[in-house]
Amino acid sequence: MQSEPQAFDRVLSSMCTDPHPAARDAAERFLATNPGDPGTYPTVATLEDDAIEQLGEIAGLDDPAGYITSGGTEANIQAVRIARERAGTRTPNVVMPESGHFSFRKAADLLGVELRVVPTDDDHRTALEAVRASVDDDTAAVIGVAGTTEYGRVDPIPELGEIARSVDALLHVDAAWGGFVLPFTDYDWQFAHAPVDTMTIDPHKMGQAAVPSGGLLVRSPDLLDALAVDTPYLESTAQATLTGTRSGAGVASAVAAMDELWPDGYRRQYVRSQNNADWLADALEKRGYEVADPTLPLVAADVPRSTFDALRAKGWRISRTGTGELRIVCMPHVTREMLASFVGDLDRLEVR
Ligand code: 0PR
Repeated sequence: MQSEPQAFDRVLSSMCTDPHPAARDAAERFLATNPGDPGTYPTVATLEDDAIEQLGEIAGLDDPAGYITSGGTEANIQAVRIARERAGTRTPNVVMPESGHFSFRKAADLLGVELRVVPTDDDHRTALEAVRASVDDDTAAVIGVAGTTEYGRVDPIPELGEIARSVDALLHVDAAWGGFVLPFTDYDWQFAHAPVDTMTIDPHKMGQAAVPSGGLLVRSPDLLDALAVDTPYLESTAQATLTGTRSGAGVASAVAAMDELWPDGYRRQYVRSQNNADWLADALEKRGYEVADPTLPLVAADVPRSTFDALRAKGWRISRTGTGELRIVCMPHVTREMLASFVGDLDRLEVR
């Protein structure tokens, strides 16, 4: 079996990273526990309360409610489900920017909700006019992304909140990736900044927890009621999660990572990652590529397909945006040395 550090040493495309040692250790200790059955596994159930408490602090939510999901996909599906249940229309729709993650397509499919995809502006952020033109009385939720998958952009969350309120829809913020770096920026994205109702914020991305560890936060506990089903033969009476048996490892590792890193460790990591992204953007620009300004630690650059393929052939794990730009995510395992070596390979290709 390959060891993890080796597995990560050329990975520039992932939104997951090497878990913090404390998170790895906690995951191992709780491997065989199931927070879906709190009557039998009370320790991990208590840890989950701690996790939600911590996530709430990070996301600016007093009195937080929610649960640790299998990932951003589950959290997004559940958020759409909450909105659909609350909307009380037979023909619900949700409005999201084209920069929204594909998990919302799964949500719309599963839940029978119409997905209205609106364009983004020149800076890859939701075009507010298009959102305004798309909402109506059947709109169950407006979706904003705080740290988009392709360009790391943050949508204008307070403005989206106003639009959502104008049609009595919920505002869902997808901070799956951005949630653990945004507290150290000036963006308005938190519950405290805008009328946010539900949020996805994943410990297993920038939070440095082990997979699977996603987060769903809701402004008030009653929003979770829309998800609850009766659990006749368990000690607890209702379950709001999508999965039944789920990973205590994810829950315990999220708590361990946040205990270790919130806030100073995450702040240091944000600064390191952002510096790396700025350095890489600069290096690529100097070589004549068009680069999307890395407003968060994610760099997208217009590199020809042939160059991209040659870099992949050299073993670099890189990916492309929908429009074909090279995309590099400056996760905690991505060091300056790695990036310098990557740029070195790029230079050797260009000489030929
Ligand atoms: N929301 C946003 C903004 C995301 O970027 C992602 C995942 C999700 C939701 C869904 O989260 P889960 O994958 O936890 O369900 N974005 C990455 C992507 O789809 C996920 C990823 C992670 C891809 C690791 C590759 C990889 O190696 O590109």
